[in-house]
Amino acid sequence: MKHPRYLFPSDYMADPSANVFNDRLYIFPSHDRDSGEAFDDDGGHFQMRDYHVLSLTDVEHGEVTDHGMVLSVEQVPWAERQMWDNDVVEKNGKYYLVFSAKDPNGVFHLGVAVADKPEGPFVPEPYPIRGSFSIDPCMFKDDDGEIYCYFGGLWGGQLQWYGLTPSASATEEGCVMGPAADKKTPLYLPLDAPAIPSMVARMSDDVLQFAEAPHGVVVLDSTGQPMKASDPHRFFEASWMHKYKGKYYFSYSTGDTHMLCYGVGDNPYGPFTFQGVILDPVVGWTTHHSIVEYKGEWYLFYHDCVPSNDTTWLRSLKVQKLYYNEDGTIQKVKND
Ligand code: FUB
Repeated sequence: MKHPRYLFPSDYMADPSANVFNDRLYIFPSHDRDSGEAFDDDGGHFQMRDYHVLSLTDVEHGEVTDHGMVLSVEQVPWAERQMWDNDVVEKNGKYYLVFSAKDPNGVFHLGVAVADKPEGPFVPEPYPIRGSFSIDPCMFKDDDGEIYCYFGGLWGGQLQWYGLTPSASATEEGCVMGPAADKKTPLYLPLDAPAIPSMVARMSDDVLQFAEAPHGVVVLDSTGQPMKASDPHRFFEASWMHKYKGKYYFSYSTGDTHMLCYGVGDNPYGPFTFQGVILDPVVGWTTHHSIVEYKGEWYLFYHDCVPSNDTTWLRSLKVQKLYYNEDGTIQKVKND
């Protein structure tokens, strides 16, 4: 596989969460559509209303099966719009789809919908996960069976609304992190302030709630300090967790600087020591991705906007192989 493969040219899909269930590779993407809403930096143009499930058994050449619509915003009592990223985890033969959407007040939360099969259909819970906020859930099941939810995204993803006070004296030395909770005041952080982290929470035994208050996922820079808000490699959105040779690999999009980066740690909570860039910018919004092993090979799933359209924000799914070096670092991928 020398070049990336466009997986599903017949429709716009993004934010692919790839998981292996019952020897089949399933992809749980967002379903992009052009609603006519104007493009803005907070993703107001991403007015997705439903989810489809895709699957395949040969990543390089096999046919991609579209299992059809498995959940729509009309079915979810608490959600009003913008069904963004989702991911699925299995426990005791049940499949839990965790997704992000806005409530009628325009606030993002995470919700759960349950199915007997990975291809759905999924039945939503009546309320969002208690205490959940922001976007981009990644569901990670560790070898001991514990399930963790990584989540969060800046700017339109609203992560900056929680646990942070906008600096009273915004100066030219500060980084703009997006609007604060009043949705108007810009949130500034001093250049040397720690970056706003992704969040992680262990899930309850029934996989319907957080079992604990979410923790910040700290990425350490080359000096061993928490990465700074001004670092172009700092977390922005699209968390993903995978394990390789006993180590925990936390990967994420740097958002406005458009890189896909990763750090490595010794447990699901981190800290994770920054290792490098996996993928340079794609066209369109950020490097949302997933990393999965299937039939002895490692793959990177992501999205891009070329060559399938000329809007520069309707996205299409891509995949290519991922290789590790002897020391466990990931070889940078070329998107051509
Ligand atoms: O698909 C909507 C948003 O765009 C996602 O939540 C972000 O990660 C970005 O890909």
